[in-house]
Amino acid sequence: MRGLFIVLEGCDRAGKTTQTQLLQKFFHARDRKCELAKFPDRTTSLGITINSYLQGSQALSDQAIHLLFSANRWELIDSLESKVKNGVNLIVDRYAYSGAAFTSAKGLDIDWCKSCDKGLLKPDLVLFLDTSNKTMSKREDFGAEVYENLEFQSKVREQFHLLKDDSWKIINASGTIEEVQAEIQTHVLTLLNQDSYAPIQRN
Ligand code: DGP
Ligand code: NA
Ligand code: NA
Repeated sequence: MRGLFIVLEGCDRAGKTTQTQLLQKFFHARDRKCELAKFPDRTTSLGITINSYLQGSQALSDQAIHLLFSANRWELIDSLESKVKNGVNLIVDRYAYSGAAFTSAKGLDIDWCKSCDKGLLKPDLVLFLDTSNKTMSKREDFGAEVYENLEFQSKVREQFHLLKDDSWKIINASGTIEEVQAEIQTHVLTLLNQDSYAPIQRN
């Protein structure tokens, strides 16, 4: 049986990294193979350029950085797909939805933003960690990266809500780490309990 392809999305500081790690433990406790991946993957040569942009040390036009983020997904998707085909459950911290949400929040056309990710692997489940604007304003631990400010993040959140489709589950991310994880596990268990999965699709 193939693995599941599960994506966690959300604004910055929503707790995605912690939750992906806990979810991996949940799979391992059930003797299931499970690996984590993260976009942007800052270790490739494209990823190094993306990292310089995010840290403010390299300027790029909104369109150029958007295409680099997308290319970073395209350069890694085949290897991720073969893992899933070989039975590895894959949990991915951000995906193409971040691409469309962050760039369209800058005012670019949302359909243009979505178009370059067309054909990527379709997730079995998207867990959207939703942080209300009120919770976000209490999280004062924003770092120094270019997108990490409240006004922009609340625009990003609105864009995420425009992008949701039937593979999405909205998770209230303002609860405790344990509460959020419990809600995530409920959705994942529903999928895990299926006798077989539909073939992997390309979006
Ligand atoms: P992270 O390493 O998860 O903190 O993500 C880096 C930052 O880049 C974060 O602010 C979200 C943003 N981001 C992630 N993917 C994309 C994308 O495809 N396009 C744009 N414009 N921003 C993205
Ligand atoms: Na960040
Ligand atoms: Na993160």
